[in-house]
Amino acid sequence: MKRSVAWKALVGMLLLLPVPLAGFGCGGKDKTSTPGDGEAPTVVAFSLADSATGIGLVTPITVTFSGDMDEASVVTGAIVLEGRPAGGHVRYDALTRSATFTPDTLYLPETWQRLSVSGATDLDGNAVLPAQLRFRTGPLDCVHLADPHEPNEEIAAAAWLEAGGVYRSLTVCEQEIDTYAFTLADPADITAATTVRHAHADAAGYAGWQIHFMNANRQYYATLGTSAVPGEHTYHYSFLPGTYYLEIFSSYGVDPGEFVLYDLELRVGEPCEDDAYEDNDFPHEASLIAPGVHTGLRGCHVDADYYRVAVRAGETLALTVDATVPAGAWAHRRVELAVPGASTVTYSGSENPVAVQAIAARDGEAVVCVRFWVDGVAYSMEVQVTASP
Ligand SMILES: [Ca+2]
Ligand SMILES: [Ca+2]
Ligand SMILES: [Ca+2]
Ligand SMILES: [Ca+2]
Repeated sequence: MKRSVAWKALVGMLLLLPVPLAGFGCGGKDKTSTPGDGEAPTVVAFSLADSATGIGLVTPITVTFSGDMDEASVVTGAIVLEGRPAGGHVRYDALTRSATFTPDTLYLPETWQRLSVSGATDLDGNAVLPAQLRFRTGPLDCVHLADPHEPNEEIAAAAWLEAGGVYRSLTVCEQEIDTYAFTLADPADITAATTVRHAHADAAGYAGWQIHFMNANRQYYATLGTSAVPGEHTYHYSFLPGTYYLEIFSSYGVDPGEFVLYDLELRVGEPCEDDAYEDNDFPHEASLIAPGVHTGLRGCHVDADYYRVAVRAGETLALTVDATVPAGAWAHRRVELAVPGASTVTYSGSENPVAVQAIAARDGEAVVCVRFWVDGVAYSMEVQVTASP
């Protein structure tokens, strides 16, 4: 799909460095308070210049303090948008002594906004000297709807996320794609959950909403994630350590001038038990196996298991898959057998055991794929290669 890139040039505007603050009770000079000095901490910088204009409609604002703050006091209510007391999320980072305010929905377009800081305390309990920032938002268009992760239309430009992180007030404008990357040091089941906060009026149920996990080759682990219920757009997959990618977009496209506003959560859970042939999730990762009975195999949610088997022209490859799924779970499985020079044989259903076979037309390697849609599947696979009569 061709994606609009017209707004990209202005995205740099959103990546603003902290701007030193003058005239808001700082005495015009940065001061670092130290624990025990009894002095009130101050706001030494906002990430926007005071009276900045043309500001994006979901732009987070960072507030840097002069001293170490009590994290428990730097919360929603300590940084507020005038007229919308509970209108944002506040997160304090002790390392940088800064708090980030993320609006919970769009700032009103083309209006002056006032962000106020007050009530937060340092580690000695001294309240911060109140400070304010005024800024004016830009119009309701894709340039000003861009979230701080833009541009992230493809894997090469993916925005990095932390597993376990929550990312708020993200946007997909018109035909945009949002691509993210995350790295796992340990096996984990990752759930990508979005809460759609705004979609265009005629997108009832928002069934075109897509969430995909991909590898670096832009191969999809599955194309799931659609749901008719906003807030239930989830897709999970059990990963081994490595770097993975996620893309989010509306497969129906969004009308010109329209957008989706969403929150994204990357939940981390216990990994599904894997077998020794993993990773074998794509044809290029297929494990070479010999004829015989292979036991102790495991299947997970939308986990594809690829295997390769050497065959000669005229030989019949017969495959029997015997699987046990957890009680009450969906027993559906898909078994594909592609032998050299012949059409792929596919079984899709819940019969058990399931047997497929095919005759090779030339020498080479057959490719077998076995797939389940639930975690906790244990299976065995018998591979027989015989000369055809
Ligand atoms: Ca976006
Ligand atoms: Ca994007
Ligand atoms: Ca497996
Ligand atoms: Ca697999």
